[in-house]
Amino acid sequence: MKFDIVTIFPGMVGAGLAEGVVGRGVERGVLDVRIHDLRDFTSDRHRSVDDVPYGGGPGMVMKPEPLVRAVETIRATRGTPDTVVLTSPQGLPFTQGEAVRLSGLGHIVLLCGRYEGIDERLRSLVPCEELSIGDYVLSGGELAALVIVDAVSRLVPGVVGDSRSVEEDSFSRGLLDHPHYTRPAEVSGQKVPDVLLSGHHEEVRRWRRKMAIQRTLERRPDLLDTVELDDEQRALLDEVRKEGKRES
Ligand code: 4GT
Repeated sequence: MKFDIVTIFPGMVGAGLAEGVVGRGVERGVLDVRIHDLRDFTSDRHRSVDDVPYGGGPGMVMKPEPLVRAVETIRATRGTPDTVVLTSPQGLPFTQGEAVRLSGLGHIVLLCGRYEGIDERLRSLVPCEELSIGDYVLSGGELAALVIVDAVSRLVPGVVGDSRSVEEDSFSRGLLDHPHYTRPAEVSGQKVPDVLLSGHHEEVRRWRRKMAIQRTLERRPDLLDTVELDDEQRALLDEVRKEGKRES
């Protein structure tokens, strides 16, 4: 899987991708990630990537031409991408479902905005999809691009060592994750739940499924409106709801 990331802070993006799951994917040759310095695609001697906003107001706006030249150069040297992603707070929500969709593609270009945003005309000059990683404002699109590359990369076969950890992931099942414990069996008087030490695989499996349902009900009940539950999960949800009523 190929990623090309265009940014005015190549060092920041490179540092964010060098270690961990993505870094290993690159080392293993499963991921091919290139970072492009937007200033290499400027045409004036100051290497300007921004200018004052038409209509006035504070801050600066990113010029469209360097971004267009960057994408044209990537197309010529790396091939036509399957999609160009512009990260911005105005984009469609980036969800686990979107990560799954993007992980099925072979080549993604990501453009990182800075300042007050990018000249609106870029969106027609370079057909792109606009994605937001959440309802908050960042000082640049770099962290959003890193979030997307990370979430997509770990779904690419061969990037995460044990594919079971990807399948069992919280959001891939549409629910929050169950709690996790490791040694020691007791810390400051706090014990690991007995069932996890019991060696009863079936009981452990059922306990984890129940905890996932309970946590989702307590912390993110909105997820239960859309998730498809199987028979066992619906029974566990009833059980958890009844237990909750008794406590309140
Ligand atoms: C938030 C997000 C994002 C920003 C997000 C243009 C100038 C956008 C700064 C940039 N903030 N980018 N992608 N929620 N800020 O995804």
